[in-house]
Amino acid sequence: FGVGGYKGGMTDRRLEAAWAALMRHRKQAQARPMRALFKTDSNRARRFTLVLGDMLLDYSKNRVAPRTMALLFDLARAAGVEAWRDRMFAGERINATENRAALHTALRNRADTPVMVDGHDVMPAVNAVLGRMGGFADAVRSGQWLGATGKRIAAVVNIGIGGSDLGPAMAVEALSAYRQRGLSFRFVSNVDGAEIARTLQGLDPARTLFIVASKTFTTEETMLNAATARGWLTAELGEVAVARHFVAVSTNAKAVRDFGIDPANMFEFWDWVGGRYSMWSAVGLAIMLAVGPDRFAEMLDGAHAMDRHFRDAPLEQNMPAVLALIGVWNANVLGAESHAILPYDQGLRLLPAYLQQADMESNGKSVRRDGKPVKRATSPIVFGQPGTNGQHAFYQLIHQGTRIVPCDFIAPARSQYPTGRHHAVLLANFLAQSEALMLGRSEKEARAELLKAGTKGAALSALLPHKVFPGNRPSNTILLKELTPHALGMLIALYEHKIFVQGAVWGVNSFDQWGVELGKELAGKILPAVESGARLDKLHPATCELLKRIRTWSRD
Ligand code: G6Q
Repeated sequence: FGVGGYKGGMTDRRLEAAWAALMRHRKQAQARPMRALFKTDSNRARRFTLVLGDMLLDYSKNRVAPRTMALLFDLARAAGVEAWRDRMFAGERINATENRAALHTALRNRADTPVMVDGHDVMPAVNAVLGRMGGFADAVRSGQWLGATGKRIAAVVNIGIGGSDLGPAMAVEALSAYRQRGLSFRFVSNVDGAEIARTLQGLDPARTLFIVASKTFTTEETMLNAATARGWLTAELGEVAVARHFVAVSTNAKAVRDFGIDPANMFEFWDWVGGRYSMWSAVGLAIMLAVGPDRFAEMLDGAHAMDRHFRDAPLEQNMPAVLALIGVWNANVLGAESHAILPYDQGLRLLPAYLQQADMESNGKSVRRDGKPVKRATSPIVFGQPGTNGQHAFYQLIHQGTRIVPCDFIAPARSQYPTGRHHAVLLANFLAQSEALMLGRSEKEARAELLKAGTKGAALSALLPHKVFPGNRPSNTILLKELTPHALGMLIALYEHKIFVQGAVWGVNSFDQWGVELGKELAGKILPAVESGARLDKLHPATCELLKRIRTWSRD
């Protein structure tokens, strides 16, 4: 491997040949809509389904034929997906621009086999932190850990942003059925003071525990929110209370100490854990407090099961690889620009936001690892909402708009809150949507429907075009037996590896995020002018005019 592991020359030619073969195949694939494919192959749904433990992926409702899949697997092999995967698991510094390994898989390596980084096995440290987290979580949950005035903790507030917020927030919500009673959870991320102010309202400082989660412990938003929370606590309970009410999750022990948090209450992680891949590390402390160490371990077990599958299964049977390649087909060959995450489970309501970061921050790149421009579109625009809510909002565009929006429908077969007919109705909608997107409704069918409803003549002609659904719209279905911690671990690891495979196909480094830096730098330069009336003439005119108005209006 050359620069950043990129082989160049030969690989490029093989890869371009694989792309060219896919593009040639496009016309043939487009000629037969999915409806027809299902008609001629009664086994299609089963043929294009993979099952791993209590999880099923059905990708039959995509515009693919067996030949399409074969060409996509050729593409993955030409892009060196398997070699990149093995290098990731082996702890190589595949995040070349930050000179780091990407070893979230070590955090859930339940086999406890050695994982070497620079000749050093990281597993003892991983296990030691998990052990300390477990001890702390048990103490808080059992009431052994008391606040400064001797009261039990009743509320946990996680202060963090991006990767130090979205994972724990999503998982605590997803696993609500497993949560300890008497312990509530809140997540503060935004620097908008409204969020911390509203979060603290109604909380009792004597019974509140803050987790300050920040890999760097320098992130402006988190530091400001933590300082505000600290001020709120100490105003009531005094400085001495900080040690019983603040714990930190970080890689930066010095900054944690400087903030006033006892290093004994710091839970460590490492530079080879990327922020958006960190919920398996100490960043998951809030999850562990919510569901307990055993359930947290089950979540790690689930992720580990997916890791082993991803590492060992041939691409043809490899769930993350298949999901990724379907995405590549939709984006790069069919031209889809977005991707909808549609969980039919209220617990997964934060999954779209979580995956938005995982996908768009990882693969929203336009240069390859070797610094050359990418040749094709990379990460799609990821968005979503839980079903059925989205059905009454943006699904209109997915069914009848001018764009193709590939969807992932996700649902558990069993509800953890069985309530009358609710789950049956939810599942019926879940199944109906992907079928409707695939089948559509032809003009002939729409006409028959209208006639049946008594619409005729000019009224029928006027209405008819609006009642037609083009169909042939792609979707994947991910079915879980139940949304257990194990299943959640599998699901998140599935998407992590999907994103990894797509990054490898596109040739980008999925583990850096330089794109978030520029705005941060500029905010630092602009702040003095906003905060303390510093001179405006050094600022760009585009900003100056807005700032003048902000000054006027804030004085009024
Ligand atoms: C994730 C990103 C980013 C990061 C936040 C918080 O991959 O790098 O979302 O997690 O900027 O960073 P800290 O944890 O350092 O506060």
